[in-house]
Amino acid sequence: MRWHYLLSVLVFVLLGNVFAFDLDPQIATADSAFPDLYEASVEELQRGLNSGLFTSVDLVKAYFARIDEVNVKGPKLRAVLELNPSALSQAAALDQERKKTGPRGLLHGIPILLKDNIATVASEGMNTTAGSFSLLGSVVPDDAGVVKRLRAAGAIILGKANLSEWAHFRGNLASGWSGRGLQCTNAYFPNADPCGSSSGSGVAASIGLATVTLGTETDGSITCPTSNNNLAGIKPTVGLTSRAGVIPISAHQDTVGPIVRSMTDAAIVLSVIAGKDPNDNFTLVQPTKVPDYTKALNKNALKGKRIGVPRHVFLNTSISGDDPSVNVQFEKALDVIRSLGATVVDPADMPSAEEIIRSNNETIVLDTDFKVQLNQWFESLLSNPSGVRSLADLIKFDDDNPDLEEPANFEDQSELIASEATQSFDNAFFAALAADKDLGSTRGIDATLEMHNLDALVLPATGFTTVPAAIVGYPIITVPLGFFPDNVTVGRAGPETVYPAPGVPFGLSFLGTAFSEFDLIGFGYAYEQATKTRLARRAYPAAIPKTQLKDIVSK
Ligand SMILES: *[C@@H]1O[C@H](CO)[C@@H](O)[C@H](O)[C@H]1NC(C)=O
Ligand SMILES: *[C@@H]1O[C@H](CO)[C@@H](O)[C@H](O)[C@H]1NC(C)=O
Ligand SMILES: *[C@@H]1O[C@H](CO)[C@@H](O)[C@H](O)[C@H]1NC(C)=O
Ligand SMILES: *[C@@H]1O[C@H](CO)[C@@H](O)[C@H](O)[C@H]1NC(C)=O
Ligand SMILES: *[C@@H]1O[C@H](CO)[C@@H](O)[C@H](O)[C@H]1NC(C)=O
Ligand SMILES: CC(=O)N[C@H]1CO[C@H](CO)[C@@H](O)[C@@H]1O
Repeated sequence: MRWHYLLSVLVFVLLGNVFAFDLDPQIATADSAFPDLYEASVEELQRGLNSGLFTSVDLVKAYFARIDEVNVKGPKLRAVLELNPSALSQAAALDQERKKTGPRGLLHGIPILLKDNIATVASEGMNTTAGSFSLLGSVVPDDAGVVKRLRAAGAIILGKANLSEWAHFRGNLASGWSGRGLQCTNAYFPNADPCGSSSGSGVAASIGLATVTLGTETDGSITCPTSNNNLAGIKPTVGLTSRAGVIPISAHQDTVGPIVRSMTDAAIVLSVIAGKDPNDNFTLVQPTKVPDYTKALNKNALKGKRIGVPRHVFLNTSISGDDPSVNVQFEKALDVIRSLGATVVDPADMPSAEEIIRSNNETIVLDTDFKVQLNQWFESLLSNPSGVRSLADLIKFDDDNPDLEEPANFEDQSELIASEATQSFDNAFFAALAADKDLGSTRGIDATLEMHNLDALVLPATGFTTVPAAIVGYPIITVPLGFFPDNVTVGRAGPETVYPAPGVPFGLSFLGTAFSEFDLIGFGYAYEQATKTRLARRAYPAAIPKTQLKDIVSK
């Protein structure tokens, strides 16, 4: 740990204590210092809320002020699309309830940002658009299944996060760009790629624009923004978290999960949002009882475990596209995993690896599902001012509204067009689905785990890591691994974004079989606690919001 970081922590703790002492000598302990919202955990905030040091109203005001500082002004991170106009009144009601009957649980009064493809009832005042003007003002029939669970747990929906439009299923567009939100950028280097498609969720979590965020993944969309923004993320098994009320790509691959600053917060959020939902029949096959994932948070979780490295293809920089500096940190991570008592089986190659990266089966499945399911989404709306009622209408809407949806450098909608050309669930679709099961599971992840008697696989989060898990709906847990060095050659990512770039983070991913989240969370937590990589580097100064709880409470 660098000395100036230690020093700033010390100064913060001292100042915090003095301030708390002024407020109330009874609660002048280290716990009563105002947590730094850049890093604040769910449990720290819960302690401050319970002790009366601050309220959820204060928290919402502080996050609104932090968003205002960096979203459109200053570094123009464009991580947040909309704020919830009902958030303050919801916070006030939850504060009252806490006083009367205590907190409902760890998420009571905790502000959360949702990726803009996750539905919230329109009467609350927010839109659900996947970043597209074609859905602005549309009225969804209900909250998403995960939102119902969050509200029941007492969470406050702070707003909607920007994303790669249509969860990056529109065409060859830069990650983090949407018609409504424009280009979201990374907080670790000016105009760096935030990755996607849950870009705004990742950037917002990285600098504390909310306590926690939700993203969705079809292939890489939680894992990659978690990686690029120095975060902890869980891409759950398809069917662990409900996709009801989530603007779809594919029922076979879509999944909703937390993008947060620690494995602890990730486990807390997953424990709330996981579970069966009659409106998403894929959730009905999950193991009967959702575990309390916080019980998986064990620093010794890697002890005696066997962790495999599917090196061939996935760690070959000329195939994976990874920067060599990623692999340098990965080799160090293997040493850490060994030092924590695990046996690293290296190599533990995936028999289907080369076929996976050549395969076009995933595209067939996604293109086919997207057309059917997006048409169903449009049909499910109670109203839609744009008049768009189908994928075909959407393609026309984009072409008819170039200022909104096809500005210079952001014209492409090749994926929408390819999807529109599919012929529903034909033989080619079922053959592709069967091939994916074979590639990702039978000769993929499950084969590799069984051949070497492994508990999990480990890889850098970058490159092709997400694909085998994506095509069979298997889980991935991602934690911080390292940062591009200061002398890395800055590359171009999109028309307005760069990658790699100095100081931009990358992550480490643990992969396993279906519903192995409990074990994977333990492995991620053990590695995270042994390394604390997130704390090794902060965002660039202009991207760090200054408003803190003390500024709000002292008003
Ligand atoms: C979102 O929709 C609501 C109505 O549901 C509308 O009042 C509001 O202005 C919209 N927000 C934006 C940013 O357009
Ligand atoms: C869910 O329901 C759909 C439509 O009824 C059906 O085609 C599909 O097989 C079901 N999936 C599961 C996992 O039960
Ligand atoms: C990496 O892949 C390239 C291209 O297929 C191949 O030529 C090279 O031998 C591979 N390197 C290793 C170490 O496997
Ligand atoms: C699907 O995967 C199988 C197995 O690797 C392969 O033979 C086939 O060519 C793939 N299909 C497409 C369309 O890529
Ligand atoms: C960056 O610095 C490292 C360590 O000083 C050095 O090994 C590496 O070659 C440098 N890379 C570039 C691109 O200059
Ligand atoms: C809440 C917020 O800051 N919303 C902004 C998101 O970005 C778009 C595009 O720049 C703005 O128009 C919104 O005001």
